Amino acid sequence: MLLPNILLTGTPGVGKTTLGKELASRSGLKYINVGDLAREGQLYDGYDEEYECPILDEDRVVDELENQMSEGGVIVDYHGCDFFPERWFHTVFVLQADNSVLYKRLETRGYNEKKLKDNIQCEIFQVLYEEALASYKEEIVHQLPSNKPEDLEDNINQILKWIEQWIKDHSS
Ligand code: DAT
Repeated sequence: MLLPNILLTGTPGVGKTTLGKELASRSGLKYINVGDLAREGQLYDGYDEEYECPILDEDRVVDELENQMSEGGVIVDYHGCDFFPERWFHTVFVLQADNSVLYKRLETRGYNEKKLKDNIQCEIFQVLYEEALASYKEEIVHQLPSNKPEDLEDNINQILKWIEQWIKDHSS
């Protein structure tokens, strides 16, 4: 059976991991968190002193994922999307949270003042939405509100329906 690949993107803290894991458990699709994958495989290329974090080796991440993505049925979670091959994804969801909501979530994570400010700005300027629109066909890029538990439930149900329809459309 053919299965679709789904990209979940958005500013850190918008709820990609929460949605991705729940979606995977309810749909049977596989969930991959690119941040975790990079950490496990040390897929880094240097260190960013300003942001105090390792720099992702995007080419190695793509190489690492290529086989699984060609098989299909993968939900990918990452706060960036312009370096994945466009052909990988059948749909792209950009999660979004209100500033006050996002601020509280990131504060809880213990982000420093600069990291907090940069991420809130990233959300205000819809950086990830713009990046998704520049990287994928506009008609497959969708914005999803991710402020409250009801949003999570709505998003899960909406994506589950989308998966079901995609599978029907691609079965011969
Ligand atoms: P991300 O993977 O985008 O960094 P996350 O899934 O780790 O984000 O979520 C960050 C925090 O927000 C976490 O404590 C769970 C909470 N959260 C996520 N989605 C939510 C929602 N729809 N309603 C309420 N809280 C949510």
